[in-house]
Amino acid sequence: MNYRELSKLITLIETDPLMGRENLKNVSKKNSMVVGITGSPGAGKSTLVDKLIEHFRSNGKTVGVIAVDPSSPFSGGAFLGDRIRMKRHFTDDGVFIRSMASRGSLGGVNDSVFDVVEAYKAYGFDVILIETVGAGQTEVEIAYVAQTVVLVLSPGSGDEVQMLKAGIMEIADVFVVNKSDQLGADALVLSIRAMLEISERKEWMPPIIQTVATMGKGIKELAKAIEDHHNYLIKSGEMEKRRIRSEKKHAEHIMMNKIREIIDNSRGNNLEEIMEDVKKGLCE
Ligand SMILES: Nc1nc2c(ncn2[C@@H]2O[C@H](COP(=O)(O)OP(=O)(O)OP(=O)(O)O)[C@@H](O)[C@H]2O)c(=O)[nH]1
Ligand SMILES: [Mg+2]
Repeated sequence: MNYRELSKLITLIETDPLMGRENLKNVSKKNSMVVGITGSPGAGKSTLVDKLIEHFRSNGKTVGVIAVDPSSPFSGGAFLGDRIRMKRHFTDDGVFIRSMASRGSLGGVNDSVFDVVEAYKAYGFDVILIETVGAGQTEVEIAYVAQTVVLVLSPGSGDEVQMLKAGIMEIADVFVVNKSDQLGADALVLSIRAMLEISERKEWMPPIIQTVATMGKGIKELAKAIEDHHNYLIKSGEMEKRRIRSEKKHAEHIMMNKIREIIDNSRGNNLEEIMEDVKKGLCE
C-alpha cells in the first residue's frame, strides 16, 4: 500500500464503513504504538504532535497522525492551525497526516477513527498519534482507541476542574503541563500531583511531564514516558485487556449506528412496529 492507496482507503472508511472494513479484513497489521493526545483547546496539542513527529522520525520510526478536528465553537480555526503547524512534515515519506471531523454520531471520537487506526496499522506505521480535543464528557472515548492517553494541560486555563468533572483526568496515562514557560506551571504540576495522590491508581502512576512545545523542551522526556507506558502495558498484560476493551467499543459503535439507521428508515408508526423492524434489520 502506498500513501495514495491509504488515502483512498480512509475516504472509503469515511463514506462506506462496511466496505472499508471489508478491505481491511485479513490484511496483516503492525503492532503500532497508538497514542492519544488530548486536552483543552489551545493547550498546545498540535505543537506537541509536531515535535513528537520530529522526535520519532529522528529515531527512524514512521508516524501516522490523525487530527480530529474539533467541531467545538471555541476552536473553529484549529483545522488550519494544525495544518500549518505540521506542514513541514508533509514532504516526509515516513509521515502521514490526516484530519477528520469529530462529527461522530455518538459524540466524542468519530466512529471512523477506530477503522482509520486499523488502516494505519495495515500500512505499518510504528507510531500512530491521534489528536483530539478533550474538553467534554464524550471525549473520554479516546481511551478506547488509544493505548496510551496523554493529557495536555496548560497553566492559567482553569480547565482542570472541568476535566476532573468530565472524568478525563482518570483516563490520562501521562500528564503534560505544556507552556511551562508561563506563570502558574509549577502550581499546575502541584495540583495534578495532589489529585493523583488521592486517586486509586495502583500499578501505573502517571508521570507529569513539563514541556515548552514551541521550543521543543521536554519532548524527549515525553516520548520516553509514552514508551515507558507502552512497555508497562505489555509487561503487565494490560495491553491485551485494552485491546479487547477497544474491540468491544468498536463493535458497540458499529451496532449502535446500524440500529440508528434502521430506526431512521423504519416505516413503523408505533413502538412495536419500529422494534420489529430493528429485530428484522439486525438479522439481515
Ligand atoms: N508560550 C507557549 N506557547 C505555546 C506553547 N505550546 C504551544 N503554544 C502556542 O499555543 C497556541 C496553541 O497551540 P496549538 O498547538 O495549536 O494548540 P492545540 O491544543 O492543538 O489547539 P486546538 O487544536 O485548537 O485545540 C499556539 O499559538 C502555539 O504557538 C508553549 O509551550 N509555550
Ligand atoms: Mg490542534
